[in-house]
Amino acid sequence: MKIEGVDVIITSPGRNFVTLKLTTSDGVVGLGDATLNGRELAVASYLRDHIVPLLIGRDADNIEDTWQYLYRGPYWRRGPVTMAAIAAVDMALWDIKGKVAGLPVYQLLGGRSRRGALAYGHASGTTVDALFIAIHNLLDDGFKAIRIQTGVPGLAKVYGVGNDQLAGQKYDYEPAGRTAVPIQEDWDTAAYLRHIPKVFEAVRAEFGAALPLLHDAHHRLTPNQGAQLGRSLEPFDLFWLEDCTPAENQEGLRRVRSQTTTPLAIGEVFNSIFDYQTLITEQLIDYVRSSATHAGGITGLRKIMDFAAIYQIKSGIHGPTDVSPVGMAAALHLDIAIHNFGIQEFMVHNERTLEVFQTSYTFIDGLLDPGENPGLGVELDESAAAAFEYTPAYLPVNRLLDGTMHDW
Ligand code: CS2
Ligand code: MG
Repeated sequence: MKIEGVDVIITSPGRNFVTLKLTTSDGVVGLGDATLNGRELAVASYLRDHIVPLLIGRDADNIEDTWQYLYRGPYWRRGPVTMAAIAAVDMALWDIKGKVAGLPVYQLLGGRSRRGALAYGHASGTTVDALFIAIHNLLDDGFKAIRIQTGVPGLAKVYGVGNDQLAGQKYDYEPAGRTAVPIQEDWDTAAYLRHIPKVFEAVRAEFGAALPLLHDAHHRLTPNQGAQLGRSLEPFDLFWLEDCTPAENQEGLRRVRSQTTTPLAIGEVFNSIFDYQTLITEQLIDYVRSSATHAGGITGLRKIMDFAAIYQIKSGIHGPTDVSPVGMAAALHLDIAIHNFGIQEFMVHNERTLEVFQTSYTFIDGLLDPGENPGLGVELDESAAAAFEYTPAYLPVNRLLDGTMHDW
């Protein structure tokens, strides 16, 4: 079975998505997610200009060999653009293999290890009162684990905090502004470190001890500040503290780890197993945050998770709305199959996105499930996709109050 057709489809039903569509000589279609938020066209070009010619006429059956060919072949290894492109090819090949076998992809990965994948949703509020409303809304929707972000006194706008909701309203935060250049937000680490423990204290007092709570620090702290935050949150028993430092300096996590027992999650900006080498072998984290979309697909993420399993480190696969429904489905097949599953992030896509991508995964009583359709279980409506043209959109940039560019 040869690969005969390769199409790169860009659509923007609220957010930009890049999808790779492979068609085999037998007419089987596979889909892969190649979306790299804010740099979408770079991956589209990498696919169109450098990968399409390599795929035409290639055997569709040999997924590992194709992965290695695209990883080792170009000489230039790793990097978010390359790994998102490889991810898309990999997912599409798993989709094809599942459809040919008549089996959902999780069956090809070894079958079911659990009834469903525990999901966490996002709650945010500019104030603690607004946050409480958002948490109630998520609990009403069935979520059993919740990420909490809030405004910080003195800061006009904080990343990850959407418009305050009314009771019954859905979370509809759109982190990437559809503007030609990124908008700018300001940041004050000391004010943040003073404020966040009070927020968690209030949430625990209102919602009790058992609700799993998560928090994302978006890479903004030094190792010592990360240690301080982890310690100050220990009384509130977090499920995890995410991205406390910009972890490309993996050794920096030694300081955090040695100072706090708050569980640590890292890796949404990582794209290869080597980005985790120190973090995993020294057991400096508890959860791997990579998505299949940004870490070389199902094959790439599976390698990371098997490595992590040796050290009792679990998955916490990245699932924001800039991972397309195809990327989300790929994550869910892994979640169900691997033994060292931890939790799955689930930001619900808007209705237009779900018209373009018809999904078969379900969210019932706090648990996600990839469904039983053969392959990944997502179909792309190409005419619906064509109606939404690419629109430049960027995440904000982050500056300290004196104007210095800051990590996030
Ligand atoms: C966030 C994301 O989901 C998360 O944990 O960090 O919103 C992230 O900022 C975006 O996916 C970046 O593209
Ligand atoms: Mg994050």
